[in-house]
Amino acid sequence: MKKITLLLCAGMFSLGLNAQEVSEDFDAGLPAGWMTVVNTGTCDWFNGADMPTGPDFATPAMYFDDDACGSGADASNVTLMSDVYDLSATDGDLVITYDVAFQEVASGDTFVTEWFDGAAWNVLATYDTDLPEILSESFNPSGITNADFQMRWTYDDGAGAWGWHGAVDNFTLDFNVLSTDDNQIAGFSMYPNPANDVVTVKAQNEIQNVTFFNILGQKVLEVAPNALSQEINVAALKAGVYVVNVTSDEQVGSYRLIKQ
Ligand SMILES: [Ca+2]
Ligand SMILES: [Ca+2]
Repeated sequence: MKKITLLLCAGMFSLGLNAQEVSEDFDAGLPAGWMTVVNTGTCDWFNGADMPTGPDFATPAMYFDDDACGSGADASNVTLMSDVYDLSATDGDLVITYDVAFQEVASGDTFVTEWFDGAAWNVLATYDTDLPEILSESFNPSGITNADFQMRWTYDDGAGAWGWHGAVDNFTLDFNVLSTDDNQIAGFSMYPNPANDVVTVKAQNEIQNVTFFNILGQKVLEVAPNALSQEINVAALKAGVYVVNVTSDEQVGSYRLIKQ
């Protein structure tokens, strides 16, 4: 009983959250890791604050200027791609914000915001009518903890209409990174990580106890190897991030395991 209480305390300790923010203001142009893609047509994105019509930005934004692309130009479908952000070690409480301008003129123009979940793109917002003001958007989609998180904004001129523009500024991602204690057990290793069905723990000295906690701090698995190494079946654990508390030779260490 005493032992379990201690381990639970260690578990709660190791589940510290460090708030982190990614922030891009585009004032110096396209940030490192970002790119523009011309899917269709010949016109690309610009960087600047002066929009072709409607409200201007206070500072430079990334914008697609369909007006400058010209009357009778080829159809335009263009994407602004963010950098890739590894959110695998976060608690899934993600806040996405950005400022957006959209002026269509011609019906059929759209400006779509999407995020990547590691396998597919998901629509976060669609703009298909003029925005009278620059909007400050904020979204809090739940449970996003993928290693390949990415954002994109796509302007489509509706098969060749002569529209105005779509623009993005002041992009931020706020998330909480799970931190673990840095007390390391001598010679400890845990592999593979990420793990699918079986994870192996190994240390220089005998491992007495291995306990798995989910991000809510709930104990989900406990094993007592009493050996230098042990294969542990984790097939029953849901995909996600776990804190693994290990006791070996009177030392306690906390480690992070990603279950796929
Ligand atoms: Ca800016
Ligand atoms: Ca056009």
